[in-house]
Amino acid sequence: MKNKNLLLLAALGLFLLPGCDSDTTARKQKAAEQSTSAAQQIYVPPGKLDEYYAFLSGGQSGSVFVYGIPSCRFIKEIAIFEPRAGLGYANNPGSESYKRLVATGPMWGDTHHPVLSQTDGRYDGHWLWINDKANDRVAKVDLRTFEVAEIKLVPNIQGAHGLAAYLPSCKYVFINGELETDPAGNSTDAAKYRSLVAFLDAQTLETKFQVSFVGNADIASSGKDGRYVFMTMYNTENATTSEGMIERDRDAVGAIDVPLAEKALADGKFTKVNGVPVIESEKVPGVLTLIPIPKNPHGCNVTPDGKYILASGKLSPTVTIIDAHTLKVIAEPEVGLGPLHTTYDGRGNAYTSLFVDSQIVKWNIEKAIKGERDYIVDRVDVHYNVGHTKAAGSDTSHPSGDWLISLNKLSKGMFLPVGPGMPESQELIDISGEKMRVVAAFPSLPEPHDAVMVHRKVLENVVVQTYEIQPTAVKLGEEKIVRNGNKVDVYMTCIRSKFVPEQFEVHEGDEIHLHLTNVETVRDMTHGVAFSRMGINLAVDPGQTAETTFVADKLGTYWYYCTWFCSALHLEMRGRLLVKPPGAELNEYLGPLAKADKARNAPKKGSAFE
Ligand code: CUK
Ligand code: CUA
Ligand code: CA
Repeated sequence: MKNKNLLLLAALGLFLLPGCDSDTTARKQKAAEQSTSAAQQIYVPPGKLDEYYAFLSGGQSGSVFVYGIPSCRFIKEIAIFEPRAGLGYANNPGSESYKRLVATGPMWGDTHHPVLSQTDGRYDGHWLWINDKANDRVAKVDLRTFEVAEIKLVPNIQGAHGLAAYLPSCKYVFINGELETDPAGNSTDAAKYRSLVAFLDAQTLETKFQVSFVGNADIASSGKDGRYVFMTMYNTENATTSEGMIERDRDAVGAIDVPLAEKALADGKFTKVNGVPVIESEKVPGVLTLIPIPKNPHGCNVTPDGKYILASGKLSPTVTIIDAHTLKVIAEPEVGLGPLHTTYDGRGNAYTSLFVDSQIVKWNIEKAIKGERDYIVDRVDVHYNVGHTKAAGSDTSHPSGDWLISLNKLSKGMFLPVGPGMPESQELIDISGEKMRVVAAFPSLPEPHDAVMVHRKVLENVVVQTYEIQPTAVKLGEEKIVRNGNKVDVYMTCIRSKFVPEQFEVHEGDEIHLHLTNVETVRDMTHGVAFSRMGINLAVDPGQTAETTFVADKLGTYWYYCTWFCSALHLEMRGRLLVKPPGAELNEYLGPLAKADKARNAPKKGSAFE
């Protein structure tokens, strides 16, 4: 029976084929033309630079991925909450990056929301902040070097999730705990659970104060005038089961009055919890306003002009528009299924990601407020199940309105199959015209949640070519070995194509503290040092100093060698660690670039070489 049907269909198909043929050809031709022009839009020839940096949070990779836009080329991974041995980041127990990370929590993180610093409503290119949802930390990245400058634990909260900078001053970054707990930390009684929003000094990342309330808080966004900051709350039920969390038809957006909170702080209206002043919202009327909105909302995004907060409904097909000054709900337009996040082009349009529909929907905010029927401008399919979406400059007062990234949760058949798991998928969408246009798809490691894009001009005079010389730097010619009992400090330099010292000796069981400075003055001339069978690898960029500590616990010869292919003599760039039995005589040869050796090797008076 089935086969007969198939035959019939095939026959029909054959009949119909001549009629379809020209249509198919035309369609194919049009598709080919479109993909050619899309390819041209993102083509940045080798040697030419992209227009934008895109910073994508690395999710459970614990890092930040940097891409060039529009080419979608992957440029760098900024290692933050997880060691990266290849970069010499936090992989050596004696290193500063290791100590800083381990002092704040586990060697792993879950990064969600990259935030760029602003001055006068524009990106200023100084800092990038990012949260670690799993271990309640915030990190600050210095955009001069694209390296971590600070990591701090945020006390009293769990599930540090929504992160934003308090605008316009950026004096705080604030972060909310998504997962409710007893702030004091030790009760298992759900009746004691609260959530908190923490306000951190944007520079030191010290938690200055917190505001606590019953329920939870998910995603954060700042008003533009220094009054309110906002967050979505999906568990106003204060439930502990997923069924319980979807009981109410309306949850809320919370608005915190920051100047009022600061006043409460000054007036002593707080309790200290683990050393941090906590303002209980119930005790300071007005400090937290709850604005009821449907249902288990997720994204929360203040418009570039600061007039509205748009909260995406998630379990409701709507986006709620709230007046950012009166805190009144003014419209609730339907946009599609599973709205998660909204971003802006600066021309009055909002772009909302629809997780269930796998679409980005473009809609006009003022038209939706006025109740005009044609507020939906365009829809475009993305692949697949989009989470965040972000347009260039959308978090500032001046979005650029040209590019938008769709950060999709599933890539399905988008890339070559690489086993049961597939890479994460991002798509680049041209939003400069009336209609959106997907021009590229690019994979990444797991799992970007959010992104920020900054024009390369902002960072043009920010990113440094070489490191400033650190106080701990070892200077060329001043290499030395300092022994103190069984502790041996080795002050080493490297430059093409030599380590100085090129050889050093210790006793078995000695603790080696290595200080390594790259004394190159040329950008990009990175060296690394790996100690064979010691599990040690450092990487140093020009001007940079790195440190590590390890114990020489085996007798014999251990070569150390350069791990970055730096020159024609890269392979020869190596030296020997000689581990001798306790009590054996040790030599202090440093090598031909070291002053001590130059003096020692100077021809002796009356010698044949004088
Ligand atoms: S959350 Cu992941 S898709 Cu952490 Cu910003 Cu919405
Ligand atoms: Cu230095 Cu290779
Ligand atoms: Ca709910």
